[in-house]
Amino acid sequence: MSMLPQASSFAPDVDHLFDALLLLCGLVTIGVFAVMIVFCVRYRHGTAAERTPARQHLGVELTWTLIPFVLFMGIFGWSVHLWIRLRTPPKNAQPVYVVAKQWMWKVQHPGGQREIDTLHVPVGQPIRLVMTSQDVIHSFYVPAFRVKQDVLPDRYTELWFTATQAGTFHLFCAEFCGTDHARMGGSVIAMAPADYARWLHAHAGLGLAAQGEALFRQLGCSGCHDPQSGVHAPDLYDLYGHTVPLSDGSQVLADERYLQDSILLPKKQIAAGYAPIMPSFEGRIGAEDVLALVDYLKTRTRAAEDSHEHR
Ligand SMILES: [Cu+2]
Repeated sequence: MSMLPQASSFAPDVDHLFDALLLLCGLVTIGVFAVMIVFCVRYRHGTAAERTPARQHLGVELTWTLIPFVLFMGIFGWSVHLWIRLRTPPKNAQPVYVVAKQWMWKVQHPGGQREIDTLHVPVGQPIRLVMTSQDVIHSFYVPAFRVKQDVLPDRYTELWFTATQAGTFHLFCAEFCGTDHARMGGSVIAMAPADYARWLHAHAGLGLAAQGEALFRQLGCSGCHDPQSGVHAPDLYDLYGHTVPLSDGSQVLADERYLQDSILLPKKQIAAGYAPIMPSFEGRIGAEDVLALVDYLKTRTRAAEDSHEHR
């Protein structure tokens, strides 16, 4: 029923739910108006209609309570089922990093390809966007994919989708973010896998992790965090995806958010057994630098896992 192209694997399911809600609301509206008109005519002033108050009738009470209840619970179950799918990226989803700022979308692919206000993706491959904002709240919205996710400063939010048809689709910022909010858009370009591989090859740059590694040395992180340094600082090998005991006795999963927080807000969560001497990098490095550092730390973990396997 939708006029928009259905260009992602979610699109038909979101449309089915929307159509069902529209149909249900339409039927209720028609029913309400029909009864209203009939009553207006039958009980208008001066007619000889029966006007004694109606007696309670258990069957009627139960019917009008149970039918809406079942309908509402059905809609609830249906929506939750779809919502969980929308929120759970598959394991093989390919990460792409997005930084929003007034008023543009900056995209970084793991291979170092960078683009602004465009996002190239292959058809048929799940894509997981890891998004953050450099200033205010934005919202990443691709109507043809039926996906939308707020993008917040100092936080990572995720969005995933699988494009199902090649083409160019509008990308909007769906959260009012200042003067040029209306112009903060672009396009998502879904390509056949072979075309996408060619595009990646033509735009290859210094990989994100390699940029992160350079920053890791430039910013002096390696001065404390390298295993051979004399400073008592947490070893960052094998960190990503593992559980970290904290000084307050709790534990935290070392995910992307934890790594970003540790760089920008190191006093927030102190690893058990270490003094809180790490300086904050908040305001000193940009959101893209943080992404590069986080990606580098992730590859170090992968490298550590590989060497475990080879042992
Ligand atoms: Cu915006």
